[in-house]
Amino acid sequence: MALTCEGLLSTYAEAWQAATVHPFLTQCQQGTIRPTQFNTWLVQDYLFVTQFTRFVGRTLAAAPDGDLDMLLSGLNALQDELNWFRVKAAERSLDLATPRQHTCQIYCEFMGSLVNAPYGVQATALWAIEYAYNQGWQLPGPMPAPYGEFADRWGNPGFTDYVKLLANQADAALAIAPLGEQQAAEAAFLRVAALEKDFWQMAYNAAV
Ligand code: HMH
Repeated sequence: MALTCEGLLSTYAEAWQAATVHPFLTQCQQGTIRPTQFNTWLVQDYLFVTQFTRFVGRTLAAAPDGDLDMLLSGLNALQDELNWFRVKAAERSLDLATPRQHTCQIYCEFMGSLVNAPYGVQATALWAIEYAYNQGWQLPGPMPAPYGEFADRWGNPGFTDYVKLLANQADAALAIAPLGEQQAAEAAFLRVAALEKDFWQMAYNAAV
């Protein structure tokens, strides 16, 4: 039986739960997150997304013809997202020319390390990274201003559909992948889960 995204979620339900349920998100939903903590997350997530965009570009470079359309739409959305982050940071007078914190740096290095990984590994990591935010921002339920806009960016139905298609693409790649590639995809999934958990925590460890 080939590895699938659904299979990963059920085998590693606990790790996935830790990646997608965190006090940071609960406190956004309750409106009790401290602005400095939220701002720390916002700046670090912008810095993450710059590197994530490059990761999606590398994944696109390895993709079969049938997957190009989806990945191009993903890159298109990231162009919009990077500009949106700049607007949000300006509204809050945040300096985006800030060093990456340790967890953000490690996460960016991990994405960089996948540059020569087989497509099945890249596609699985890409899906996991997007699904973590899709679920994380959706699970707490509707969020009050100003956090609703953030929850909606990753929780909206269009993004949910995009993430499902990413899972289909990863599943199709894994279905024809040799065992070693499947094992590497499994390891990448677990790495994403751990890094996502640490990323939420980062907001509490250091203010901007
Ligand atoms: C840390 N994971 C992190 N940031 C994001 N923006 C996403 C995933 C999804 O886009």
